[in-house]
Amino acid sequence: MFSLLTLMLGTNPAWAGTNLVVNPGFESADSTGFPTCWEKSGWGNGTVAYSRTTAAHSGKYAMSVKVTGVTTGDDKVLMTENATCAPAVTPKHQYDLGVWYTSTTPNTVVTAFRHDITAGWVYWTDLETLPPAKAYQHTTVRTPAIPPNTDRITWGVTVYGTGTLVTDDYTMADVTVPSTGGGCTAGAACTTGSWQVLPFLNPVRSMHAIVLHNGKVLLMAGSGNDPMKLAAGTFSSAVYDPATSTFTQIATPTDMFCSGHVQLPDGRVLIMSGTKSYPAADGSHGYEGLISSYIFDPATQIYTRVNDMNDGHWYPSATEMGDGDVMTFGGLKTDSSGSVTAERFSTAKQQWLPRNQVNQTWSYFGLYPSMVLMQDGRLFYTGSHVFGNGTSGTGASIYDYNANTIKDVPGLQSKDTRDQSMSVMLPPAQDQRVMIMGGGNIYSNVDAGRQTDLIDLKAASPAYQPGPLLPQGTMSNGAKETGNQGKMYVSTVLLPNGQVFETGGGLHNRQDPVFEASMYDPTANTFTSMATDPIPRAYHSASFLLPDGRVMSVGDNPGDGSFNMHVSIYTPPYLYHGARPKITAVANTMWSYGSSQRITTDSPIVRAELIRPAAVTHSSDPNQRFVDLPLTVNGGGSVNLNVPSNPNLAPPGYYMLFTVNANGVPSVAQWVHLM
Ligand SMILES: [Cu+2]
Repeated sequence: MFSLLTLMLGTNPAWAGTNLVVNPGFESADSTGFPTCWEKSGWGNGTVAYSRTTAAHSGKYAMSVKVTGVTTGDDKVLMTENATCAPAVTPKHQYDLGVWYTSTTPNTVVTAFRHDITAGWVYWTDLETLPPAKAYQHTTVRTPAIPPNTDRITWGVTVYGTGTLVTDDYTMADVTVPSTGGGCTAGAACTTGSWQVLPFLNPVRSMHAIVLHNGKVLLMAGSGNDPMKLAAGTFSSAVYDPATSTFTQIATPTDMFCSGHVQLPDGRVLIMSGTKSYPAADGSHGYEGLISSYIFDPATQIYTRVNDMNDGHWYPSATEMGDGDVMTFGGLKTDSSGSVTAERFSTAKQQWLPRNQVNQTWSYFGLYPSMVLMQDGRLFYTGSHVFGNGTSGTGASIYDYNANTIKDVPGLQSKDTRDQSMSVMLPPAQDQRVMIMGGGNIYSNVDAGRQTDLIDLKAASPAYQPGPLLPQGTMSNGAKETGNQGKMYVSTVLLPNGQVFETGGGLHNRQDPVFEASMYDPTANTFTSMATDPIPRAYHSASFLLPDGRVMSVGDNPGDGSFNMHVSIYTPPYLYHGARPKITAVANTMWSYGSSQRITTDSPIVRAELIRPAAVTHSSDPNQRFVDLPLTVNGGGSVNLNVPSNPNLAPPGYYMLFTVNANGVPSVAQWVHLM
């Protein structure tokens, strides 16, 4: 039966045997009149009518999906999820998915599911929003590389609003561009990259690093962990320009040491709290947090004060929400006690809201709690924090602002030694997977650990699962780490090739730096050792991606009170593997959600993505994310990039747009403004 069907369709002259879709034009049907090798799929409260219509693009039939009254859920027709009908695919290959359609609703998206050889059929990804069209329109979108353990995919067009979608003449073709390897001749750097220590010193103690949308980097010290500077009212910050290797010192109005920071939708930087006072010599009080807040404008390089928060928050979190507001939790108040106030900065009002206008669970999340925005608008508290034990319960949780609830998330290993760990949403954000790495405990002073944990936030009941162990590094005396020894204050950097670079860290708080760096591959779930930064990078260090695809590392503040002013630059292996693709034009740099954006490149690319610029301190950058942009390849170097319609996947603001070729070599980034 299978071979007969294949043979029959293989004779269809329209596709010349290259089309992997069975019954692509709905021409054959079963005894009930429903097209063979297609199935209905949907959920929620909509009313849906499926019909085989004669309003065809070609042949006799097309498929109509008419949806009414949907407020939750969606409906679609899909290639049937079985071995006869669902197209077979090869891991790492890419496919162009094409369809002709008419539509009366903007609420449609091309959706793909994959067949995992162990887990069975699972949702994979959304690829492209289809604009409404009265007359037949054709669209093509390229899949990301097929994940490992996938033998088939199925796909269709999802309707999640009221309207009628008619589709016909589906196509699917393998368009994999083989890697040539790029012909690397750089020796070890071909596989492990290389480090350069810049021949000049950082003028400020950079424990805070924020990449600005002009490609420069705001480095903030405030008092720089020097009580004398706070007493003297001498605060510092600087803007570093990687293009000219120059620093500009910036007038700094208050002690932004131990503040929080995040880029607002307009690209300015919101800074909250900082150090009101260091611990008193007589022990009468500990660190105290400022209630003040400022906005730094990259255009003027001036800090402007905004209204105060409700509490001080020394070591706060700062997460941008899908609507552009910022939520802040945790840290120490003006009286040195922990703040249980949730703070919300309204982007519309350009001010922090009064406490009674913000939902409150009165929960204490600790210092620099890592709160990651989920695609449904909730926040995932990853369990990463600074100074002390994990929160009571499982140490990780999901916070729902609208419902005003917190729910424990199980599975985090060693929750009380995740002090000074790092968490990161893995590439791509569409996969909704988070990894937590390393950590220790400042009170018990145990050796920092090697454990990692992974969570899939798309799951119905997300739970951490153990990940691979961090590779072990070398101590200052040349000894290799042993047993369970790992790192705290590890830095993670999302790279444009979809890998995660982890670097730096120490075995104990403010002592025993560990020289180790590796590349985590989210697809293979493996760490591969890389060249190591010759400069120790532990407490009060930061590493972040530059728009040119290199990584910059600053800081280190050991227990003797000194601060390392050397700057290191890491050149990843991908920059040794041949010519870089170049983005020669971006038709429009103001991007809206669900749009298709045309760019031109000078050579073929296989991937494009948005990477949010870093705003990192104390191994904490919960806004860090990498958002895949499925491609529609037009030919002649012209490519359309399909922007997700969900702002929770890519909160509003400036992003670095990278393109990547078949050798995994990224372009230099172009800045785009997603609103
Ligand atoms: Cu600190």
